[in-house]
Amino acid sequence: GSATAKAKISEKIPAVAHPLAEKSTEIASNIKYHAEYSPHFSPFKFELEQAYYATADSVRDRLIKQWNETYSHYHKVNPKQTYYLSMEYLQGRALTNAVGNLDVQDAYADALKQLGHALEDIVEQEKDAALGNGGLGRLASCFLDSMATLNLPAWGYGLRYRYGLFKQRITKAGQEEIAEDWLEKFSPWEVVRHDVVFPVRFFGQVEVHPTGSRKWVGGEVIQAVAYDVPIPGYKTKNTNSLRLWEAKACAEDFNLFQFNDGEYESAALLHSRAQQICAVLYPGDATENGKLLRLKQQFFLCSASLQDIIARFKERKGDDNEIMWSEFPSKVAVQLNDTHPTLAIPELMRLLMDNEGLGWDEAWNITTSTIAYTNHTVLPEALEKWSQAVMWKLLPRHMEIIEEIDKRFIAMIKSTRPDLEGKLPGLRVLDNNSQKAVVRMANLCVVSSHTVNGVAQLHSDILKAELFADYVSIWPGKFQNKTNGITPRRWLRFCNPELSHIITKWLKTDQWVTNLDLLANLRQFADNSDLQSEWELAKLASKQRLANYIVQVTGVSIDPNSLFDIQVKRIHEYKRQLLNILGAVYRYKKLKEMSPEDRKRTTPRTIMIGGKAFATYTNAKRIVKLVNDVGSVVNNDPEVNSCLKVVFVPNYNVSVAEMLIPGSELSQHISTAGMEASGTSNMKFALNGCLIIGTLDGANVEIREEVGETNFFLFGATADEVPRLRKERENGLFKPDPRFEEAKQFIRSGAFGSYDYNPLLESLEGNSGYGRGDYFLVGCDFPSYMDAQERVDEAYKDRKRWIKMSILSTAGSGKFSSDRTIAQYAKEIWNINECPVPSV
Ligand code: NBG
Repeated sequence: GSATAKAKISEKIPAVAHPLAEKSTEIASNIKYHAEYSPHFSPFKFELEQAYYATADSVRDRLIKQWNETYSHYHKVNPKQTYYLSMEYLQGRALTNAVGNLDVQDAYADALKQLGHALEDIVEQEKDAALGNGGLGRLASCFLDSMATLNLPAWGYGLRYRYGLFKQRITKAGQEEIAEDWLEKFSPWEVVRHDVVFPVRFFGQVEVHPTGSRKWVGGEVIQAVAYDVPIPGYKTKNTNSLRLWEAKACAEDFNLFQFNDGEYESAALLHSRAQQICAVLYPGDATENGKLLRLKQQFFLCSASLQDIIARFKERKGDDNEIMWSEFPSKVAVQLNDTHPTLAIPELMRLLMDNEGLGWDEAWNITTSTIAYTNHTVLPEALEKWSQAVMWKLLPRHMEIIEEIDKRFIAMIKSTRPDLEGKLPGLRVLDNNSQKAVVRMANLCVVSSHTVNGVAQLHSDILKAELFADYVSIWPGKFQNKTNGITPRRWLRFCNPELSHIITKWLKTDQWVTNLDLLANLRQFADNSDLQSEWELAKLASKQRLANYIVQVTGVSIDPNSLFDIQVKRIHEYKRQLLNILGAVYRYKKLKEMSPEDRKRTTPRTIMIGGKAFATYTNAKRIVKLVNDVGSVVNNDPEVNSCLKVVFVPNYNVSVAEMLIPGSELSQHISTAGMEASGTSNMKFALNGCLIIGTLDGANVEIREEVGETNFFLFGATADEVPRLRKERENGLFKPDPRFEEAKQFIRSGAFGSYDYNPLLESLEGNSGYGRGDYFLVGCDFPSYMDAQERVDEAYKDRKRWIKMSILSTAGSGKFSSDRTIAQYAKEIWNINECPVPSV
């Protein structure tokens, strides 16, 4: 059969190591070379998996060439360089992105064809690198893509987690988490640098020298080993690095004596401790052990990265030049992606003072002119606070430094801003007032950074008006906005080639891929019926592909002619998947009550909801279960299932998003106003011609401005109304809409099974029992949400109008390119310039 034919690699093609092969026949030879001589598998097998690894190895050859050139170019020019510190990167798959950025897509497709395979099948073999949770991690990955594309000398630093975000399986009981072993075989995209190793210390004590200088000694020392991932820019030579640290014990930490005595576990104790550090992304932190491990992870990232940055600073100085520490901030910019890498602040202070012998003032000037901080949330539970007791134990020298920062901040306020003295308890870095003394990481970041930014205009405004209001009065120039963005390469050019070709055809250029503002030129054709029918066909093809995927992973067949309505994101009460599903329940009930003739006149819908719930977040898991239960009933109800389907899309991740987004027509971004800092999937959907139903929250506000308010289904309370509405609710002044009561009652009646949904539904009620007084205002926004959904149904009936809105949505998405975001960071925060690698 054809399977065995494919499994044998063609004899006619010679195996040649030819890293820069141009022609598809040479590329085929190079792929064959890797299949034969990169011994990952038994020889002579060339099934999909072997073909994937051989193809990836071949692509990697090209990347490495450019990558080395980039490194030596930066080394020679020695420009100011940015280091992006992030605990999360959601890279997804790399192959399509690499061949696309290298502009060798067609040649590789052709080469693989000669070898009996299709590139589309090969790319599906790759596991997602999911070293992140959600938006924050994916943002970091989009930023890396833009940094390289803009030829900026800018690197990412992160951790090489053995197990990234868990794999979600849906069972009768709801969500089940399974460890995702992305390194099960190996990743062809990482290169271990055996020569880049730094010691990282934990515990121990501070030793005071007679001279007064202090040194951190003793404790445990673990090695940080660099694993580099190449980050190619789009059609440019510049190939930057994502450096991921792996934890390793020293050889002498293996106790041979104990081992020979048969005490195998204790002999390898330090080795297994080292392994724990990078074992998993966000280990559970309910226990003290869990908290300690998370703190260890954070410090491990910060310490290794800063040692590396300082080593590079010294190296680029040249041997005969004296090190001028005051020049450090003109060579190095460090960006903290949220508070997780805050320990970079005391660690840089420690390295400068204790290792390099600088005084406090000099070290402080350097640190504060180097470090900038991005805030990604105002949710109080997400603002990190670390117990001082744990910090003293794990990082005694850093705690001394943090105390000193706190002390000096108090002194500064007392001497320059006596009017703020009363506010000091809330402004200080240390919180000694509560029962458990803690370090407030966000405060430490604000006090120690030169710039603080939010991630969408509304969010930055809220930071300035609320969370950081008093700091603004101290340092008015410190606060900025940098509205998030997404890379148009992965999120349009590569994931939606059909739509991309249409755009290129109508704009008569493909320059939009790196200059997304050009999409605005589509507006003039929005009424053109030729464009409209091409647009509709492309959407239909993506919907068909999505429908095939859905039936394959869920067994539910969905109708590509129905309205595809999608909400995919982490499951969280503030994101209000519950509002969505209550709306679906109400719709179902009304359809049941209708006559068959009336039913035929409705707009058929397929509601898809996907996302992962944090393993210990009970209500989020109940929401997952409810969506699945509603789906089981609705989808199997022959009376209505041609008008409505409700599908839970399992295991949402970057690759699934690349399939869902092109096939979407309506997407839901319906958080309680003021709670979603930005959102970034909203930008991806809009870019792919999907209309948004949403609140005035995060970047929705700016998307609506750009695409036009007639092309956005707005509903719900605004951020400034939220506090008053919560108060009214508390005081019993809230009058629920009958539709809301009906939907909840329908679930309570057992229409979707016997699972006890009362605890979940009670969260929407008053303050008794499980009640949280509907903190997220689901009940309050329900009527306006349902009204907006009616407008959606009406609009969809007029297909021409809908397509026009879809075109205008894409046309209005230019602002949301991460190229724009990164160019602003480069100019307004980092003060770095492009450093293109010359072509010869
Ligand atoms: C998330 C916000 C999103 C935002 C991303 C990226 C955290 C702490 N924050 O709204 O919830 O889009 O960050 O900025 O993950």
